[in-house]
Amino acid sequence: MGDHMKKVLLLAGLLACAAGAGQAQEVTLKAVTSFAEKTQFSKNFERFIEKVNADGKGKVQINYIGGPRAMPPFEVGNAVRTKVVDIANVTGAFYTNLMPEADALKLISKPGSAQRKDGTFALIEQLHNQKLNAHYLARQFHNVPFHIYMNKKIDKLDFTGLKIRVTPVYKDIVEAMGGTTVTTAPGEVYTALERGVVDGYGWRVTGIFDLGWEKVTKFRMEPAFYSVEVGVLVNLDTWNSLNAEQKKVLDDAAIWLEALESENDDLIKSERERQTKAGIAPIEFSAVDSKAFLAKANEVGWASVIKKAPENGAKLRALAEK
Ligand code: 173
Repeated sequence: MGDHMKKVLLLAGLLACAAGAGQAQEVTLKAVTSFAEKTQFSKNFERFIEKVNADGKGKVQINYIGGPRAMPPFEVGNAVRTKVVDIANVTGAFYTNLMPEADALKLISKPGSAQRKDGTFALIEQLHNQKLNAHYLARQFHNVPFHIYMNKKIDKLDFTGLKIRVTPVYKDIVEAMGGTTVTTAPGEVYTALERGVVDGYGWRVTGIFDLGWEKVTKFRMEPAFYSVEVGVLVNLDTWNSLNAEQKKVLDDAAIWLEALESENDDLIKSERERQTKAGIAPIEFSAVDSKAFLAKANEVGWASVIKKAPENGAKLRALAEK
């Protein structure tokens, strides 16, 4: 072989290596959401994916396989743990079977930015590492509360005789008020209401229009309570396999995602007005009773977490109240 030919082969080899390295640089992560696609609690995650796919060209991309049609909501946490998916939009309430402490996330109402500074995120991260083999990338909706929606009017804070659809978020408080609970994924709420299987349900102040629930809802009980938590979780092996540049794309997008929290106040206001127009009337109690309800919700929420996870539960409570 002549020198020229050797050089050509060498160059071709180098180019092939460079191309190979280039390809290895871009990874594609598989994503799911535990809420219906394009609805309130998936929307911002979908915007996050668009941002990552724009900013992460040649580095990291996200392949969005969708919501509950692709995977049942209560299985999403385990799918992250076992790396069936790499990244997910999911609330802690949906994986308390794997991590009882996840039930405490609704009781922590500080923004993600504050939780990063005061040690809360560090503990939440550690728990997700240990129990879910996951990295906790972002916290959404800290400033969106929950309500109990009803189809029967009640005139005192007593749910005796009422059957309420719950998830772990509302189970303890509904039972403490004397109600009976039925746990279902969001996808089953409409039918349960339509058939009169339940007299009410827990849900956030926003989002009931996404699934047509206004058609089967008469009242919204005040006051609002707790704090919605929807996290972005990344399988820990996936996370550890990323290089610094790839992690930066995701970290920056996570901070951007958390900044979207500023949109929530207006959204809450407009959804409350929309509920009124749709004929959903508030059920209101005196200031004293409302305060007692909130105190009870907080107390039973923490008691339940601490019972299941005494040490971590107490630590989380101390951080939440700091
Ligand atoms: O009501 C629910 O399905 C639920 O528990 C929840 C929690 C956080 C965000 C969205 C839904």
